[in-house]
Amino acid sequence: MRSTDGDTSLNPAPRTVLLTGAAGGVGTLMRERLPAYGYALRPLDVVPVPGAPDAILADLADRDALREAVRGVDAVVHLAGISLEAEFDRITAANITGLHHLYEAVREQGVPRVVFASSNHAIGFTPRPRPGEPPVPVDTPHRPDTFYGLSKAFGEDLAQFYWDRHGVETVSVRIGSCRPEPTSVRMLSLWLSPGDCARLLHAALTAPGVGHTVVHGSSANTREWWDLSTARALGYEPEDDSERYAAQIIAERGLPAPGSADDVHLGGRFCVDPPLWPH
Ligand code: NAI
Ligand code: 15L
Repeated sequence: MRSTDGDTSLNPAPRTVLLTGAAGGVGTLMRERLPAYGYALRPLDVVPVPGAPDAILADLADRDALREAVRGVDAVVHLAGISLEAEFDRITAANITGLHHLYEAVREQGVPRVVFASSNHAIGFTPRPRPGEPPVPVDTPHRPDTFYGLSKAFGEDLAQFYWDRHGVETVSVRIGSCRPEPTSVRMLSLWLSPGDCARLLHAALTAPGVGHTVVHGSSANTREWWDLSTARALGYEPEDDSERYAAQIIAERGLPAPGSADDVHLGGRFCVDPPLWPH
């Protein structure tokens, strides 16, 4: 799903990048890795960011603070928000209204590009492919598995809207499971190693003419479930594969029971009512 609408101008590599959600799991991993690509990060979070005393302490509810935060940046990597299932009102405030506030700030301040942390849970009820079946394509219909996944589906549409109406570019990255190591059988298929996450974000920040592009975000996993072609088209070259963890995880955890949510759905136990975590 890539709509460039003729905008193929070469973007210079952005330098100053607002990193929202900088205190979170992925934010912490990226603060350690993105500077090596030449970025000057401007961290933002609603809680203090360990090791970053100058980080902007702001809530996505605060439109003035966001306007100030994006002033002069070359791009935004937007990780902030509720990252698991929660009450609808909490999800709405951070992931829907808060996202709208961010895009309004970006539009007003003329920031050309956002990299939006979407999620596999935007398509969580999609059946996971069986061996021999093709991987899930990026243009598969949204099938959110939670209010959380629903907010990510909305986020992708919001990004498309801001491109079509206002010319703000976005790469929406449907992250699989980004953590230092995979910890479940399901993650053997969806793992995005920290190194590959940094490679993918760098590609998303520098590829020319992305319009609004949706990509699947995982490493080059032997047990891959989804199609990485739009990510690769941005220049992403994953280097990691979860397979080296497979024998140990399967020995410890066993394979998912046939017919269970982990066996059937891409979103795994988020598809159970109520959603189960951890996977
Ligand atoms: P996290 O929950 O560890 O970090 C999210 C950060 O956002 C936290 O530091 C939190 O304080 C901040 N935040 C929450 N509400 C805020 C608000 N109203 N204003 C400002 N900051 C706020 O989540 P994680 O794992 O680091 O994920 C980062 C992003 O990537 C999230 O948007 C998540 O939905 C998405 N994602 C993560 C995946 C993963 O495997 N970790 C998988 C798919 C998507
Ligand atoms: C997500 O979207 C969550 O933010 C993360 O914490 C994990 O649950 C991940 O998906 C996953 O599916 O493993």
